[in-house]
Amino acid sequence: MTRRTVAVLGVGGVGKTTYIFRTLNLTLKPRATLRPGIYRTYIGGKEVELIDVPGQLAVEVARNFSKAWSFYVDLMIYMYDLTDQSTLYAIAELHSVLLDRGISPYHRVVLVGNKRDLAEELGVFIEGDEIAVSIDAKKNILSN
Ligand SMILES: Nc1nc2c(ncn2[C@@H]2O[C@H](COP(=O)(O)OP(=O)(O)O)[C@@H](O)[C@H]2O)c(=O)[nH]1
Ligand SMILES: [Mg+2]
Repeated sequence: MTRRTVAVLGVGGVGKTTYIFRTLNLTLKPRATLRPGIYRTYIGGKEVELIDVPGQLAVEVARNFSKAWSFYVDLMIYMYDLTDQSTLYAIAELHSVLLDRGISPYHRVVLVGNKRDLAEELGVFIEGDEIAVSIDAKKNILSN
């Protein structure tokens, strides 16, 4: 069976593990991620491996990713919180830390703005377009 590997990266608290659990149809609420997780699911007849990485700051997440995973990933999902600009800037930092380490280990990259429900409630909507261009990603908006 074809296997696809997807890594979800972003600073702590943006909703990576929640997103992965939702993809797996798990209803439980995740706790703080303390160690790397590799979750397996099947989507459209393909085996999909989802990589979840611990860490709060961009440098930690980048380091933990490169420790946990030395192989190629098919899709990198960079995730930020639509209500928090610092989480968007952290993506640029994360990306450059990976590049500095000589890692550009993915085939496709998307930038996902998460917590749309909260953004709508607060009326704060941090646009990721410029960062998406700088990391060569397509833009996506995601909500629960
Ligand atoms: N309002 C809102 N909260 C979310 C959403 N996704 C995750 N959260 C909350 O954000 C917090 C951090 O989520 P978590 O998945 O642990 O983030 P991670 O550190 O990136 O893995 C938790 O309290 C989640 O319930 C979302 O789409 N909307
Ligand atoms: Mg987590």
